[in-house]
Amino acid sequence: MGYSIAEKIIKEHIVSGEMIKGTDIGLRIDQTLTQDATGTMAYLEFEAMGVPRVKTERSVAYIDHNTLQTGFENADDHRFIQTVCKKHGIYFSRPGNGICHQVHLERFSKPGKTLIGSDSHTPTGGGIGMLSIGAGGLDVAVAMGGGAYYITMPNIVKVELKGELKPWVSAKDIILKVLEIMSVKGGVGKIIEYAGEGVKTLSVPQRATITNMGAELGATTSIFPSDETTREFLKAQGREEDYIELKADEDAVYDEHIVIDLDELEPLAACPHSPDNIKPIAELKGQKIDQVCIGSCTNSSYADLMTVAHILKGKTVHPDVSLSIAPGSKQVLTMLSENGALADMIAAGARILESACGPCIGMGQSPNSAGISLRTFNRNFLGRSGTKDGQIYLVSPETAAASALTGVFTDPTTLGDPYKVEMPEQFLINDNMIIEPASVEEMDNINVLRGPNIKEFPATYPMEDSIKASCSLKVEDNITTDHIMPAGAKILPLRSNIPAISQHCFTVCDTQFPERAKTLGSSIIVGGANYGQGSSREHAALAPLYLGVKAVLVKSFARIHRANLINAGILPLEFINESDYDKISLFDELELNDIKAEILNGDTVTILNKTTGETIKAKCELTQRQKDIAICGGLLNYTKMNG
Ligand code: MIC
Ligand code: SF4
Repeated sequence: MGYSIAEKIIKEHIVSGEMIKGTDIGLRIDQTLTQDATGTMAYLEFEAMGVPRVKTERSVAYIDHNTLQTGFENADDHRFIQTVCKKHGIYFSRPGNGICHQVHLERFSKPGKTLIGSDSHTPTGGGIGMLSIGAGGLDVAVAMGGGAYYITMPNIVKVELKGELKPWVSAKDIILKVLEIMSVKGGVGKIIEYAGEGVKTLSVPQRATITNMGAELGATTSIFPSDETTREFLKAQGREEDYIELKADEDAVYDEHIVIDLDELEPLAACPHSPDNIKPIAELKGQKIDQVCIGSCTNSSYADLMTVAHILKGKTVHPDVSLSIAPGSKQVLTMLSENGALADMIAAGARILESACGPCIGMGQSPNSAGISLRTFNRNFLGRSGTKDGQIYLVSPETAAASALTGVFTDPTTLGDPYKVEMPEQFLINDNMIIEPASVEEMDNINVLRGPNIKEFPATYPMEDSIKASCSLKVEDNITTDHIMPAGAKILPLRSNIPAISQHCFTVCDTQFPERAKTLGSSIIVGGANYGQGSSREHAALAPLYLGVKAVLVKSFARIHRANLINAGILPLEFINESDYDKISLFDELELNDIKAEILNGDTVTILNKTTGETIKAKCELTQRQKDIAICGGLLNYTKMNG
């Protein structure tokens, strides 16, 4: 039996377990990346492990999220990360150099290697044939220290692309189609592998748009073959030596098979407030819009922005529309400025933002009240834009630019003559915003600089024999990490300060939650299906930990968040009988007697609802390693104890 691409890379990197679907495997990690909003915690955790220098082939820290500096906090965090990197062998990408995933794709990604990143869109690297997985900061810290990264061996889904995209239809429309087919929970426990003759019609950045947004499927990762197009891209980045060919064996076996006919695709939009709420632009055509934002790690490549510049050239943005554009990297921005495309955008009335996440994470550009905003981003969760009643639609750069000019949803296929950007033979390479770490001889002389807002990782304690706790919150299906631990310009500067940030935990759903949880002392959160979808932010586990949450009992979990809960020492429990969800109300007193013994001996735990007198059974399916982590009170304690 032959292997798929993902299986080939896993086979090369497996250090524990076997490639049996559904079982736990440990992978050797070649590269790591962090960004600043998750990075401070990851480096505090790395420091706590006491490893002097990273053991990976390449670790890079990016500053791209918290670039709005309205107080000292973000600047202090940048300085902390810069000095910690210098000391411990990590490359540092300065603010202004670009969004982590875009820069990593350009400068560091390698086909056939493994990458984990403390950001859920790390799978962007799948566009170049790298097995790239989003993880919590603590998992990244462990990998930097040379430890393995553990996942459940996923099912592999083959998405076969047939034919070729019509003019003005975009890679974004392909992934929106996949989201329509699979939904935001359809990828959980799966790797999405792209194949078929349509693959060779897509450039590496187009492939990266697709693998980037595979995060929205809940997938472990997504991956493309590495072929001549990949070689060309690497060559143009001055890195041809990093190329290897990677393709699936003819007789590779897949668990699911989806076929998408590219010729039949039309421009699509993900409508408020979920990336899988898909409608054709043709259906929305003519509706008035207020804002257009172009950029983010999904759609800010050179080719994307050249297309946007072409559409805007010689025209003017509609008077009722605010158009902002954030090029994904310094490389992209410099190239646009040198070839005149930037001038075309500015002349048309675009507001040019720095190369960073910006509006995608609510760092500025919040739309007007109830404003309709078209964005080339990957997430449109409620409130994420910073405007609670903002109506965010996720679209392609082509749709975004065409609509910015007309002031209404506009189908870009009406734009006339096709336009195809030629990929440059040579990208402009200037890595002067990437700072190398100190040498082994010099590293001991580096002082790590900390600001007053940087607080230690919250204390965790070994598991007790029994848990007595009340229900402090009951929430619905599809709760995102943006509900649990909101982001945005006001809250993000608190990412290094768990006591302070926890005051905002779940306030999108219930402003009283932090106070209530603290008053209750120990508590349990009850939720629905796909709990914790979205970001990799471990703050969505660390803030509840700080507020005394001992367990989260839900219908089902999103992968990264579940791992973060375990790493934080919070028990992830799933209803065996989904209808038992109705048997718990806010403030009910719950008892998990002999929980430690139940966890050690099996997969089921018993919850006594003291308020109603009913007993509920829940699954707690943990591998032996995860059980040990839970018993120790989290991964940090476990790592310290196990060296
Ligand atoms: C996001 O897109 O939600 C973020 C902000 O990049 C997060 C990371 C974070 O919360 O810091 C992610 O995707 O993991
Ligand atoms: Fe940044 Fe947005 Fe990408 Fe997250 S999704 S890494 S916030 S650009």
